[in-house]
Amino acid sequence: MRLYRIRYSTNVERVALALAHKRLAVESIWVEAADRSEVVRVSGQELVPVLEVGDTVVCDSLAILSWLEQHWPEPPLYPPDRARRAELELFLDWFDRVWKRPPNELEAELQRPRLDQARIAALTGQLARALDRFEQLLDGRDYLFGDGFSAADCAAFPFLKYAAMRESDDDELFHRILHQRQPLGDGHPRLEAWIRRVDERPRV
Ligand SMILES: N[C@@H](CCC(=O)N[C@@H](CS)C(=O)NCC(=O)O)C(=O)O
Repeated sequence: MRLYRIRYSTNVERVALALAHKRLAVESIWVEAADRSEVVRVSGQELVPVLEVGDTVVCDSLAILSWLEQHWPEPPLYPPDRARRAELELFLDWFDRVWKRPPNELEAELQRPRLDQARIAALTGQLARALDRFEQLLDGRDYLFGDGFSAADCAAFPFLKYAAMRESDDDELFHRILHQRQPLGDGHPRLEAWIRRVDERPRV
């Protein structure tokens, strides 16, 4: 099993957490952000993560989490009953399609030659307010979808962790946005504890 990855990739970290949870051994193929030729050769597209298992190649972090669950169900990352699983999948969908929009749009906005300060302030407000929702999801439980670690934690942690931490040589604009514009303050003690809890988990 091979995982194609670039340093500090949020979407790769989702998979790294899932593989370690399932205690799967993997060979890491580190690629440079500036040279994706190996990723393109294996998968026909440029983005990481890519998981290669024998003749099977799976792209996209959430598709990889789902594929891993199908092939290595234990220990699980999704709830066993169908209704709860559908709820978790709604969360994953919301996270990628709705939650990610403000930081993605901020990244684009901050690179424009003339900054639209009103739009930047509006997007920053949306990103900051989303922290309240995670705080509520953690009310009375240790993980986003219950008492056990799940695909929801794998998916959200690599992005939300920036509210509490950033490595000094990780200077990507997207990561700086997540670090500077997600103020934990005193109002998100459960979220802060969850970030520390998930950060202690193993990754491949
Ligand atoms: N939907 C994809 C997105 C993958 C993605 O955007 N990966 C980033 C790294 S986190 C990437 O390869 N970006 C291209 C680049 O940095 O040039 C997933 O969830 O895996």
